[in-house]
Amino acid sequence: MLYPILTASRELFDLNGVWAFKLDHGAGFDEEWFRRPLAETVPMPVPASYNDVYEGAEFRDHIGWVWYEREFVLPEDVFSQRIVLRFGSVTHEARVYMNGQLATEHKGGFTPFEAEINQFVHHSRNRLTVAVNNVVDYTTLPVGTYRDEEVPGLGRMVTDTPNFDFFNYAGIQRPVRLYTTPQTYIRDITVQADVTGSSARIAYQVDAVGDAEIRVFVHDETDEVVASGTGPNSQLVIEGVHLWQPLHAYLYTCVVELWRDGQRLDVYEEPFGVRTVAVSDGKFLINGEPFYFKGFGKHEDAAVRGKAHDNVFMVHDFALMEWLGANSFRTSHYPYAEEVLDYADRQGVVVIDETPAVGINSGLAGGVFGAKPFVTFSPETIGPATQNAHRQVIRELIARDKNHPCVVIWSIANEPESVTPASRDYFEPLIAEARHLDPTRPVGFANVQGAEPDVDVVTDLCDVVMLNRYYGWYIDAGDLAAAERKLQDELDAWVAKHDKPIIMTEYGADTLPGQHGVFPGPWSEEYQVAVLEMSHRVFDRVDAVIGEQIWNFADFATAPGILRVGGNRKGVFTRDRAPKAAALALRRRWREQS
Ligand code: GCB
Repeated sequence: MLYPILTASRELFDLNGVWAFKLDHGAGFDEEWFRRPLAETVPMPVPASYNDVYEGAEFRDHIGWVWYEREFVLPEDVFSQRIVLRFGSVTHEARVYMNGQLATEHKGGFTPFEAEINQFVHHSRNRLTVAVNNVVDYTTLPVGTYRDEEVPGLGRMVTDTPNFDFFNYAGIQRPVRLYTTPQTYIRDITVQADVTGSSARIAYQVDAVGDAEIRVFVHDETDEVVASGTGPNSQLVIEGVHLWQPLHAYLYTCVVELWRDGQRLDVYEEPFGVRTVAVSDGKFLINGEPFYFKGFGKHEDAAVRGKAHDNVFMVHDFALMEWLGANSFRTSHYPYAEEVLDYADRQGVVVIDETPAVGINSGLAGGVFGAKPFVTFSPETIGPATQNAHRQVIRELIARDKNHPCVVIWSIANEPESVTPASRDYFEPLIAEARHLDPTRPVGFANVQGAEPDVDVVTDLCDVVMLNRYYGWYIDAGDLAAAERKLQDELDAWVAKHDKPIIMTEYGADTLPGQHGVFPGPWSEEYQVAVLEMSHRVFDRVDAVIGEQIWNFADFATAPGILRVGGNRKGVFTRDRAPKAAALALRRRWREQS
């Protein structure tokens, strides 16, 4: 799916700002709130999660629908064009009404969607109403447990318990835009590059709607045209190619034009990088060179704005990662804003791109997060409905991010159940689907503690072993000698079972900044450093380990719980990005290890 940009043939309008907002306690659809302007609203910024903007549990803990509304007038010249309304994401489900009529709906809180709205808009003032639902259950990803039940003595109780360890922020969390295209237009572009010696073969595919001649030009960073072709798909050659390298980005631009009768109808510019990715001989190769992942599992999370995309935090977080010597991160546990992938492309930061498939694990549901346990993958719970949603998010993620050179692995899920025959049946077709949609990138999933090599039945379907392990925290907290032995034993067992490279996609310890001790006890800054050092000693002894991504870059909000002190505190930075002692320890390790 193309990102909305201004070009010689396309206009772009920003609909972000302060919209009208209203919580729905159940009457919204019965009373058809979309038919007339919303009454008794409060102002709400867009993009933002709505949860923390106003004080009180009414907003923060609301379950179900909320409504957003704004008005706009369109310039006259756009009515002869296709007018497209595009949402970067709406979490988790959206119904979009233009002037009271349903224009589109979308389920899936972390991928974009759009609709042509010509048939719904007027030449005068237009009213845009968006109903947004934050419920997580077995038909959504991430997964949660939704209950609406009569509880003796208490009456009707509606609860929605996430099976995941981050606050279920919701709302219109990414930019809303209107853009235009001509009636004959470029719908999609796919660019794949392969390298031989100093030249690159660029295979492109243009999906155009309408009758037109397709012309393609590849511009380098100095805007010089270095290759060109015609037709909907072809192969171009760039001689003396500049590779996109980790931390040394180089981007080409694929300019696609549609022509008819000597007139240029549509033009779009898609940036791309030339780089290869392969797993071979137990190594992860970028441009044929072994790559070692140094970085983090992150979250889109900040005070007040929640999960809203924010350029200020994005640029700052990348600057802090650079300061530490990090070269990569995982978009745990959902696709991040498109702007983040674009920025990673430009900064040369390597990305493991993850679907929102988190919480498909009965163990966790019955454990830390307080939901009632269920049999994972049973037809009543996670079954076809979850698998269908999962297939859809894989499709939408790859369609959105396929041209980003920064993305080097598709992470299909975080910590799913992966030890039962049912889990293998569940994942086999999904992993095949990802490979079919993109044969150029390795595939993996983050394996949960407990799904060790003797019991795991899914990892062999993948190219890389990705492990989330908490030796020294959930296992053997305070006994790092035992933790070190167990971590070593487990990694040795993975090496004995597969010849696949291993990326440690999570490890770490909760840490309260300012908590110190001569004996480095759990929660202290010294203990976090000690857990990281113990883990690194083990990783350095195991050749198959080709990456370390600490959990987490920064402290982040979670649902309340006795294991969480104002959120998850495993950050190397606090939520407002002050470094803990671990940041300096990491900086020493990563900056010394080039
Ligand atoms: C995990 C999860 C992550 C949690 C983390 C923790 O394994 O993947 O979402 O936040 O553990 O801190 O418990």
